Amino acid sequence: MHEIESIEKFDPEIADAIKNELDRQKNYLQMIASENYASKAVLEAQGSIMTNKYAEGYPHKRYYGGCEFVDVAEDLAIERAKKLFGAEHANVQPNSGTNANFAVYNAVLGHGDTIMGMSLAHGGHLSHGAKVSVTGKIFNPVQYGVNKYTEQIDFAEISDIAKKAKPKLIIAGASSYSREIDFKAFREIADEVNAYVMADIAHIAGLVAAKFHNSPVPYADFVTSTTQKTLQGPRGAFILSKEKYKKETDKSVFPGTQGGPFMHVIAAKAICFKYAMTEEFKDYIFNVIKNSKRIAKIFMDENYRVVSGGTDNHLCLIDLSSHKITGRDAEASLYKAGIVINKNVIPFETLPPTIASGIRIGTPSVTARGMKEKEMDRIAMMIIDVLKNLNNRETEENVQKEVINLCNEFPVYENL
Ligand code: DSN
Repeated sequence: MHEIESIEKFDPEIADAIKNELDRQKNYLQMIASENYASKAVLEAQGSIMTNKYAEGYPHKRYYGGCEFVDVAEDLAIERAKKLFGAEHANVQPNSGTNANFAVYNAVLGHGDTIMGMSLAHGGHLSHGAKVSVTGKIFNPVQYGVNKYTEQIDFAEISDIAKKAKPKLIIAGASSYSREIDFKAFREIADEVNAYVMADIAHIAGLVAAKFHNSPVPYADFVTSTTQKTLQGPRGAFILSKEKYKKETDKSVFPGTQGGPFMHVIAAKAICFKYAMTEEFKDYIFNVIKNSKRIAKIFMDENYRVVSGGTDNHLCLIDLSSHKITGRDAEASLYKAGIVINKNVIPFETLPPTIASGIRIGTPSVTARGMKEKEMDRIAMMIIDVLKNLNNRETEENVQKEVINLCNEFPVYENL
């Protein structure tokens, strides 16, 4: 049983919220591409007494006494991250992907310096220089997109933009891009304009770790990632860098942009890196990709346009515009049927992001439940049934019954 007896006694409202969220995670098909199920070991570390410890500084050089045991956890997390990704240096303290990205910018850039990243509208991330993010306010953001015809990254266009804008740092990475990213090509362009390369692999870190996606480590000066997505770890982040940037990176995380590190989360990150080195994890990622390709194929067979014509990773983006459905309406009706996806803008979007023409579908969570291609066929057909009968209560209820059956066949968190 998940240990919430004390919460139940002291704060029943929060206990109810936790229990309801657990039921939701068990009984819905979680297909948000950035989500996953953390293992029980990861959950235990995050709920552990390491949360009590202040440990500003780094292992064996802290500003507080009594850090010998949290030092063990952070040393292990650092060594495992380095080994897993073949990196020269790892900083495991960033609390989130945005914090990790900002710490890298802060390490090597000054106010007003030009950064070049993928636009949010084409699959990038807020922290890659979007106007609404602090990264788009204190730096000078220049954005690249995907090619209009292939809907894939266009290196000729990136090279042209880079030559004109002369960015000091180029960001390679995305949050709703379904194709393999050629990190070597980014390095070559950056070398032409003397820019740093930062690869943000938050979405694909598990694929990189399991060697089903090329690694940016040999090419990028900095690699950032979260741990809660395809890596199946705790909610947190880390930075990998070349040894020559160790000092700037560490200073920029602490004291530059964060205070006391979350030692309970760092312990959980160490567990997640250990798990990502196993054959079981490799097999899991193999199936995440296989399942994602299967979903994309079914949608294309059923005459839905998949952005870029398919997927190489854990997600696919479906353009609903020719079916006269918005992403917002699809998200709402699918949720009522027990399937959780998110509305998503598509490249060259004509609708506001709160409405959006597309939906993003990810396979990390359903694959973590043990589902394979056979189940992806069932899921894709359920989604299509809802899309064809949008807001039809009877369809939503019928699909929800099938979702519950599928969830019962592939249970998750059985002992929580
Ligand atoms: N917002 C996350 C996602 O869903 O992709 C990335 O930070």
